[in-house]
Parts: sequence; structure tokens; C-alpha cells
Amino acid sequence: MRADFQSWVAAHQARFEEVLRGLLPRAEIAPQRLHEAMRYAVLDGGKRVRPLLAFAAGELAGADTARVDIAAAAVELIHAYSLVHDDMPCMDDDVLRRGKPTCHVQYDEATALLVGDSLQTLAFQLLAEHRLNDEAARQLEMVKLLALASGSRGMAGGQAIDLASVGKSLTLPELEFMHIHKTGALIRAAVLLGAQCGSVSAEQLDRLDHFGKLIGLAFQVVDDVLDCEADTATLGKTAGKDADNDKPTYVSLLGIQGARDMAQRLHREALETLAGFGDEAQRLRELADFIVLRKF
Ligand code: GRG
Repeated sequence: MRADFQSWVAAHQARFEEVLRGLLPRAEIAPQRLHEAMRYAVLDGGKRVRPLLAFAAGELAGADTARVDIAAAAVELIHAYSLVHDDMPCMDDDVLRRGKPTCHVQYDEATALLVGDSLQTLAFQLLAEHRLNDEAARQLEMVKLLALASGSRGMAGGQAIDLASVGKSLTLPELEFMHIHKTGALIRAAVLLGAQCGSVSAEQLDRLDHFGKLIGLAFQVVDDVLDCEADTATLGKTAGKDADNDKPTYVSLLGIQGARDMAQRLHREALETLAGFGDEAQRLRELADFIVLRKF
């Protein structure tokens, strides 16, 4: 019998924590301070939404969990690096992340910079070291996918647009373009990498790609709403930062109710893209619900 969603999430989060613990360099190994800071930035925190999406897509594709663990870890390491760098004084300049002092506050700026660099390269090392798909060409495609999703045509590019847009008013298409890159690209990659650890047709991959794009954008719309509505203790990061920084958001463009409506619409459309799948897509449907209904 299928476990209920909460138990499935809790079991994967706990197991995946141990996977990450094992994959990160041990803090006793030189350079100790850098390794300790890498572990600080990655372990004991975060919802692990991207890994969960990879696990759900992997289940749909009949993938071996040990393979999905590696793909999920690569995505989570890229995500953790982006948070460390985003929190630095040269970017968002924040002091709280995942309920703890940010990496540069706990250590120092140079260490935080190196933590981000090292997490990023470790992600690609994992994809190169472990067998993720029986076909080498498919595995290379996976490496390329993560590189594109993370770099200037993906997350880093979205971040560049975000930094340049402070104090400006963006149109809805411009805001969407920014967020599809900054937040959406990695979420989309998590779904696709999970699926590619198993076996899916090109047509199924296309549908999953569409699902990933919609749910990635929905994630950001909800993030904008939570930034206005939730408190710092619940979020584990400073609430109200977007308005304080005069950043264009879905809330500033559409108002709270408009942003909520948009999240609902994206949620509905994301579920529609899964309509051709059966029970094997149930976890992805449940994660879509979680992403839109979450309170943190
Ligand atoms: C520095 C290259 C570079 C990119 C930074 C992702 C990002 C780009 C910045 C983070 C700033 C931010 C708050 C973005 C909004 C959406 C988002 C990614 C929120 C954090 O993700 P969660 O909620 O975090 O999944 P946890 O801690 O649960 O993993």
C-alpha cells in the first residue's frame, strides 16, 4: 500500500539527509574550516523540495533510488550554493537562512564565497562520478541540463536580472522571464533529472518538462506571497525583504489576491500536464499541492 504523503516526505527527507552527510567532505579533512562551512550550509535545514521532486519523478520513471539520490544531491548542492551567495553582502545581504545565521555571518565572506564555489563543483563531480543512466549519452545530457539550468541562461542569469531590477518596475512578462530563470530553472531540472535516472519516453519527458516549468513558477509566486504574509520565524529567513529592497514581485504587480489567483492557475495547469499519467504520477501531484499550499 502507498504511504501517505507526509510519511513519504518525512522518510525521503530523513534518508536524503544521510545521503548528503555521506557525500559532503568530512569536516575533519583539510581544509577543515571550508568543509565544516559546506556542511553547515547544506545539512540540517531546508524543505528539500527539489530533491523531493526528483524522487517523485524518479518513481514515475521506475528509477533506481540510489541513482536519483545522486541527481537530487547535485541539484540540492547547487541550490544551497545559490542561497549562500545570494545571502552575501554583495547580493541580498541577509543574516538569517533556514533558521540559522547565514554562512558569511557564521564564518566570513571569503569562506562563504568558497563554500558556494565548492558546492557547485561538487554537484558536477557527483554527476561525473556516479552512474545515473545506462546510456552514457543520456547521462551527458543530464550534466548539460544541470549546467544550463544553473548558469547564465538559467539560475545565475535570473539572479543577474533580479539584481538589475531593484527599484524598477517590470512588466508581467519581464517578471515571469526573471523567475522562470532564477527559481524555475532548477526546479524544472530537478524533475527532469529524477525522470532521466529511469526510463521515460520523449513525449513523457516533454510533459514533465512542462510540469516542471509551471510548478517552478508557481513556487516563486507563492514565495512572493509568503514574503509578504508569513513571519520571519515561520520562514526561517527574513520576511518582507522584497518590499524592503524595492524589488518587483508578483504581489507588487498583481496584489496579494492576484498573486494567489495566479498560483492557483499555475497549479491547475501543472496538474493538467500530468493528466496523461496514472497513479505513478501521484507523488508529483501531491508535491504540486504542497508547493502551492505551503505556509513556509
Ligand atoms: C547566487 C547564482 C545565484 C543565484 C541565487 C535562488 C536564488 C538565486 C536566490 C535565493 C533568493 C530567493 C529567496 C529566491 C526565491 C525562491 C527561492 C529559491 C527560495 C528558497 O528556496 P526554498 O524555499 O528554500 O526551497 P529551502 O531553505 O527550503 O531549501
